[in-house]
Amino acid sequence: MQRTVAILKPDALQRGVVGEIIHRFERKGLKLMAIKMLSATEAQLEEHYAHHKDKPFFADLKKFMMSTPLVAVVLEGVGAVAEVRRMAGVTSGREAELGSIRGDFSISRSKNIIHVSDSPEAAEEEIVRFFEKSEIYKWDKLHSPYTFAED
Ligand code: FUP
Repeated sequence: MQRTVAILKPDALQRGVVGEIIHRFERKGLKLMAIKMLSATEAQLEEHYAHHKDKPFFADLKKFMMSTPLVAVVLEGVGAVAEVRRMAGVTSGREAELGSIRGDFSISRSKNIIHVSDSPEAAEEEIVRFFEKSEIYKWDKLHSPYTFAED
């Protein structure tokens, strides 16, 4: 079973849509394995956004991500990385499809509500970056046979 990370950004907290977003993941059938608030450190963000460190928006991105606590979750499910990416929508809230999280809650490229892992390898790195082992809970989701059937 695959794991993925979603991080609800300061605009999700300020707009009061954290619960609605987590609710979408639950309704989809993803298993919540960890959920917490955290204050991202500069070191975490520099590692997390290393691919953007030379971009003109990097300083603003860091400042934004440190402007409030974040809400981070670990979700598990069949193909969870791709499913959660599909649920998040493309990077810009102006381009993301209606029905996706960014398409429904954002009208901006930089204030785009949520981060989601972009590959299973990235997900595992992000789990180590943002969570302690003791914060990840293994539990049996009793309706899994109904959610996933044979696949
Ligand atoms: P994504 O994988 O969809 O989160 O997108 P990226 O890794 O390309 O971007 C990470 C974050 O950088 C975005 F969520 C917002 C920020 N960003 C900007 O602020 N401006 C840009 O032009 C591109 C990204």
